[in-house]
Amino acid sequence: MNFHVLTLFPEMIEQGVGTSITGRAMDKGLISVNAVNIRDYAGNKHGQVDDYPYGGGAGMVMQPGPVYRSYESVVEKIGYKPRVVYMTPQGKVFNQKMAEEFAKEENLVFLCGHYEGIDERVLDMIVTDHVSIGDYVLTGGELPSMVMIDCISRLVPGVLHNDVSAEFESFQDNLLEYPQYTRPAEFEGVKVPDILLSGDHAKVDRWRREQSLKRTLERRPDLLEEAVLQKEDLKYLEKQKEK
Ligand code: 6GU
Repeated sequence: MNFHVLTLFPEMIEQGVGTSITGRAMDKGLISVNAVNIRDYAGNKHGQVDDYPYGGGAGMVMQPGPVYRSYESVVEKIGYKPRVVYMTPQGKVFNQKMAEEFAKEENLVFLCGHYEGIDERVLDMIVTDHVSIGDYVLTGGELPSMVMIDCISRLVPGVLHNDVSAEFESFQDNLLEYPQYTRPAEFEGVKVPDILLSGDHAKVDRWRREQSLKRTLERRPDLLEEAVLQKEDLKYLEKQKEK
């Protein structure tokens, strides 16, 4: 899968995605990251890409020309008009389901704004999706695009070790993950739950399922509304709610 990021800070993207699991995925050729410097398309020798807002007001607005030309460089490279995600707090809030949808694309373009935003005309021309990563305001779209690239990359086959499609984990069945333990069996006087040392896989599985349910009920009860639950799950949850 190929990610193209239109940005004024390409080194931020290269450094961020080039590290850890996504960096290894790049080395393996499973994903690629093409950070396009919008300033390279300024079209003037000063490299200016922003200007005062028409109508007045605070801050600067990114001009349409450089953004459009940087987008065109991607279209030329791949030979078709790709999906273009504009990172904005005004967008639809990103979630795992959206990540699964975006993971189907062979090429995906992220447009990162800065200052007070980007001239609306070029957004109308090229943007297919407006996406936010949550209800708070950041200084630019670079971190949000890296969040999305990280999340989408781990859905690309081969990026994670485990072949048991690691797609979900925290959102398997819309439930939170159960707690994990490793050696030592006792730490500062606190023991690992006995059942995990029992060797009874059926019991371990049931215990983990119940821990997931309990955790989700306590921490993210909103997720349970969309969860796929078995009869025993519902029974367990009823019992928990009585406590
Ligand atoms: Cl996508 N961009 C900015 N600037 N701030 C945000 C965001 C995006 N998502 C949440 N806050």
